[in-house]
Amino acid sequence: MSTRTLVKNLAALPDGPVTVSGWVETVRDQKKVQFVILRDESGAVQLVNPATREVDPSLTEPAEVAEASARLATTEAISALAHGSFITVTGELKHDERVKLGGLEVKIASFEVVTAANPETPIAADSSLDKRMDWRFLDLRHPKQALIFRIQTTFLHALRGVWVEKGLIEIQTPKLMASASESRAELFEVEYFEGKAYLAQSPQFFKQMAQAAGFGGVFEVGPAFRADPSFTSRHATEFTSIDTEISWIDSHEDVMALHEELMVAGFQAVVDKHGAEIAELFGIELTVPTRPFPRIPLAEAKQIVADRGYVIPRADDDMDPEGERQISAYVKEAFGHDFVFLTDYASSIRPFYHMRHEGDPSLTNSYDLIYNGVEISTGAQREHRIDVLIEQARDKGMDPEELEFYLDFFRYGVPPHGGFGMGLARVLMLMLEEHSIRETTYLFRGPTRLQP
Ligand code: AMO
Repeated sequence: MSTRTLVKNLAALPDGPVTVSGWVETVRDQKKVQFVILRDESGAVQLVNPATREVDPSLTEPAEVAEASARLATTEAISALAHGSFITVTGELKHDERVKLGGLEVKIASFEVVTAANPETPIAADSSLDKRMDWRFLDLRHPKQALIFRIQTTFLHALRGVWVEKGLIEIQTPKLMASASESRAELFEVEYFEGKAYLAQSPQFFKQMAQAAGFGGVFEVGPAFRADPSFTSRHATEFTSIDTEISWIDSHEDVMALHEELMVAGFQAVVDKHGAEIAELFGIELTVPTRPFPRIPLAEAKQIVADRGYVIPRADDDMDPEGERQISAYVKEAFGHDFVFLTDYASSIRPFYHMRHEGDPSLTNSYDLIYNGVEISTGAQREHRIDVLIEQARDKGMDPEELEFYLDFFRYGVPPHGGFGMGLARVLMLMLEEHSIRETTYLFRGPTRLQP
């Protein structure tokens, strides 16, 4: 193991010898003194080296000459350091209030270039998003980019805390499937030996299977694939889906209650752990949403949006992106809230497995969660009565025979259940007011992006 000290831990150490490792951010090469800003995964520190530009010709003692030569070599090596090189430095830590960066510096005694960087850095702060994505590993070195994934870690950890505390079981469902799980339209087909397989669009069927298996409640954070050819800021061909499914619900209200609880826990953890950094690097005062989140039936939401002067182009259709922005703006004004559940979607625009209203089969026990103008989630109570389920599948033009494996879950006793799926990158994009999920996805996948 390396004996290096993380930069963030230097502040707590007394003056004295330390070893630090990291990437060279800048070199300020003055005649008499050199300053290097070194960054590791925890922070940045100033290194200082009194420059030796030549070996004093009057020195005669071999030891003195050797020492001066070594200092000259160090000075020249620092002058030659390329931005981004990874170095290990041993030196003397000194606390000094005058140093702007953290009130301390390390005076270099010796250093080693572990891996030198190419002198030309391929991206700069003003490079296009596409270029930055080509050089994602360099892009991610910026503390702001890395913070996104620290936040993601904290958010998911908090969600897991809620799930685990409630006794839910974590599952990993297969991503190779024999049939579509959402719609035939956005399905990736792959060769599978002599036949074909499809990439899972959602763990939908398998998380429901867990209810038939008697697991009571499950969760999964895993990849989902959609052959969606669009180039919007919110669509990827592969994304991380946060899924949960619970048994013994009375309606989709129970799913929404769990959803709220998860969001509040996730945001609370992020605010507690990263609130100050988010304010500093993103300029955002993140707050924890209050419960309950406002709920508006979709039909009413459309009317509100129409009253604000925006008519959604097709009358029987879903909310479109502008409609989502408008309803969020309304909710912000009327309730001061960033989240809104749009409920009671029409059966015509929902999948066959959503339970329909008891007295009005044109509506479903379902919802979308909209956050700051963008849909982040879809949830519903599922239809668990086999005859109704088959009827609804037929109603959607599906062949129940192709769904046999799924329909079997409902033939041997299954409790009422429901759940939701939520796009992780969308939550982070909206939380941090980023403009695209490309910024909040570790490695984005889109129609023209398969590398890196
Ligand atoms: P849905 O298809 O609405 O529902 O997806 C749920 C959530 O997943 C995210 N999402 C996407 N994110 C990035 N790129 C995409 N192409 C993409 N497609 C979807 C969104 C969306 O709200 N099985 C249901 C969920 C359920 O009922 O449990 C489903 O997949 O944030």
